[in-house]
Amino acid sequence: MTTTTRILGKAIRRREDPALVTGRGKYTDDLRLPNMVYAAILRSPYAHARIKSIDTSKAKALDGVVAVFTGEDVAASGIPGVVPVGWLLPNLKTPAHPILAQGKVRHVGEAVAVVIANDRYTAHDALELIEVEYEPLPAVADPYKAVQPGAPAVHDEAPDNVAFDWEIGDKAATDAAFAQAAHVVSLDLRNNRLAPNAMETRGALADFDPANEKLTLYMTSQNPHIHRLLMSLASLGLPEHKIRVIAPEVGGGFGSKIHHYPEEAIISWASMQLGRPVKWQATRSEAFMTDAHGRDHVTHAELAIDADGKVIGLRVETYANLGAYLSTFAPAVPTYLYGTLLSGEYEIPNIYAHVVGVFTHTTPVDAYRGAGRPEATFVVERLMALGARKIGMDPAEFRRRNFIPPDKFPYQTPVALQYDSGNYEGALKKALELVDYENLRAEQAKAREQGRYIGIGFSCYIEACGLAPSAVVGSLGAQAGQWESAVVRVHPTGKVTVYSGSSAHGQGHKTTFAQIAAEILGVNYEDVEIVEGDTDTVQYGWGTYGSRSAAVGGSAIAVSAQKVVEKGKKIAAHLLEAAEDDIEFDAGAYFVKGAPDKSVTIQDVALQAYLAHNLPPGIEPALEATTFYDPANFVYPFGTHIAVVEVDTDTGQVKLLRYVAVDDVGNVINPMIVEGQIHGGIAQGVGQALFEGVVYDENANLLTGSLMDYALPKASQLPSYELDRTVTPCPHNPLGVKGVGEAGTIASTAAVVNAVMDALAPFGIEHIDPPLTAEKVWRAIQAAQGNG
Ligand code: MCN
Repeated sequence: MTTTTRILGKAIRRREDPALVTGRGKYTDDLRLPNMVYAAILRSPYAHARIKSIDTSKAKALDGVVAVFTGEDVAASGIPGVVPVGWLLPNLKTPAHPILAQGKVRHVGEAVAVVIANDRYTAHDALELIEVEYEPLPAVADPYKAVQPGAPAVHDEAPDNVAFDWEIGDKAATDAAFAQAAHVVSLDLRNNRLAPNAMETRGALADFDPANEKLTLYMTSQNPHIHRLLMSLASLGLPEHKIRVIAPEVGGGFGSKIHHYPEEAIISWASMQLGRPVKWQATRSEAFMTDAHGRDHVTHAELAIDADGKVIGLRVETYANLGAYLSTFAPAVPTYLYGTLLSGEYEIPNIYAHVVGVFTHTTPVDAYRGAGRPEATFVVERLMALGARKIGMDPAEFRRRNFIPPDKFPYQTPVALQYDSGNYEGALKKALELVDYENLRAEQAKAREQGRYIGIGFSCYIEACGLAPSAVVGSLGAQAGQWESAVVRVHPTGKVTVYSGSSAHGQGHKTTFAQIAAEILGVNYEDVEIVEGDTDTVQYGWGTYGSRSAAVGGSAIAVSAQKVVEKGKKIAAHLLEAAEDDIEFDAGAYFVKGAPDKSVTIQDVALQAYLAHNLPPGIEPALEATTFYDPANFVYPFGTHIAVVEVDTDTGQVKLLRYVAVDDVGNVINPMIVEGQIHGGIAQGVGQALFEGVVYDENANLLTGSLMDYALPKASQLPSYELDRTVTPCPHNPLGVKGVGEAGTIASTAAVVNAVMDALAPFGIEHIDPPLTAEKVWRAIQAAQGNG
């Protein structure tokens, strides 16, 4: 790789932001097409009910209503009409998920009918005129209760509500390790269910052109090509080349806009029926009911420790709530993105995990920032905190003693993954220095003497991201490739357009990807444009999730740019009448070795490549290159996060005093963007630890269906983060980068909960399930004092 250091690694400001902060960003809901009509969706008020009849006549008669459709209409139209699952496991139950309910509803918010009207208000008014006769049926929301005998079944195909039963690791060896252990700690926990809450709710604008039989679908997508593929294969039955999916500004996703939902198919199908553009934008309440939720595990976990304080075994049983239907990648989240991460940063010789994926009458659960890896980190890091407490060792020292040492990489865990590189002690050491650990412990002791309860919590996390390589994820069940594509096109004037199969929705690719291309091509950063998010413009690509875009998409750009440089070298050699081997390339210019005044710029070369009057034999005109990059492994960022909290034991209120994070994401393309990603990630993980939680009642009614009931963290509740990093480059991609998009979220929940438990240690409190609301903490203190 050419090594000029001009722009790669620089903290330049995001080029995306001027448009966004001046209101010039174009979101799906900003788009208006001629003859456009608006959709509103009638949703089930019941978690489980038989639909006895639907009468749409009054709604249809309302002035301004164009059409009303139900599941029967979809079935009668002859399209497949289902939402597919994109990940298969052995013996996975895959009950059909119709785009509009047929016969039964299985969660509050399931789509039952759609109204199309001349304006949005009329469409919503008409919903109230649809008469649906439901026969309510018993429902279950809790994954553990759902697998008990007699629980109401969500699907006939899975009478016990078990979608899959999966295990990883060596059970017998792990049981044997526990039998020999000097100490065993065990933990029952509930990883709270989260609602994703992207800034822009999901939306779709479908424009079917009957003359060309082509559908153009603008939608809030993290991966337009995946959406096109699934729409073609399973929902609409339209040929793939007759569908164009465009992701305008997406307004955040955090995983929730990866999946194929019923709504984009309903809206597209409605446009096909009417031959008119149809737009739908979810209300915030619809978002709470229908955006795929995250987490929701019920887990029993145990750690076996020998007499020297070495961890010798880890055993986990998890009931993972999948909701009423399998969302696109739902089966992967509590299995391959969870069970395989249970080694954490530690050399644990024996690990066994058993995961039961459970249907319940709730919103489907799928990837939410971190997806599986925060759940794994939470289990491992809570156990490490409890283990240290049990054996009376400092929690930092207990972790240090059990880290995989730097000379053991690549490290093969007992749960399938091979970590590529790491220096866990380096990150811990830096974090301890940053937080001034010894003094902090002294302050904590002093505060306790004064009746103040300060706690210090650690999270030493590892994640597998940069989702790829295709062969591996395919062998595990993905119905998707996991490479990424890039076309680097140098125009005759030397300006550059890069087409990337990644699809940003807040991550700043237009900035960082331009930095990569500009660096390697040696052109001005301003001369590089990045294009993503349109299936008719951009070659096939798998999109943005699993913190894969820098490691996989960025690498594809790097390889394509390098191919351009190499082609340019042949042309330059010809122009300079020198041998190709004698040509050197640096900072955008080709030189003859030893004769630095004999040079041509890459812009000169580009023009000649297009004019094509004077090209060396065998060289095609034009200057561009395409790469489909499929890496050798995942990437493995890691780090140490330390939270410092104070608990008001009179009220149960938790205050986050300090937050220190030392992350290692390999080489950094743009430090400012990396810090921004970590900031946002930490806020989301703190949200899970202290504030957020989706709550259903006994009948699976959603109680937290608005921002009045579901508490997102506010800036005023968060401290200024203290960030630093170590750099352990990824050994197997050309940029040496690891992902950063989820790191903060993966680490922070465990750090904060560990800190609160540390603060409450004098009360003998070992665990409280997040969110650690004042009420829960207060009750736990009361119970510990015998007042419960
Ligand atoms: N980057 C870098 N140096 C590195 C690694 C990354 O400069 N060593 C830059 C990248 O070039 C990119 C950004 O950091 O601009 C994030 O890169 P990466 O970690 O590859 O993650 P992705 O771009 O694939 O984004 C996905 C990730 C995920 S999985 C979730 S969830 C998430 C996240 O990104 N959702 C987000 N960050 C988000 N940020 C915003 N604003 N909105 C969301 O919905």
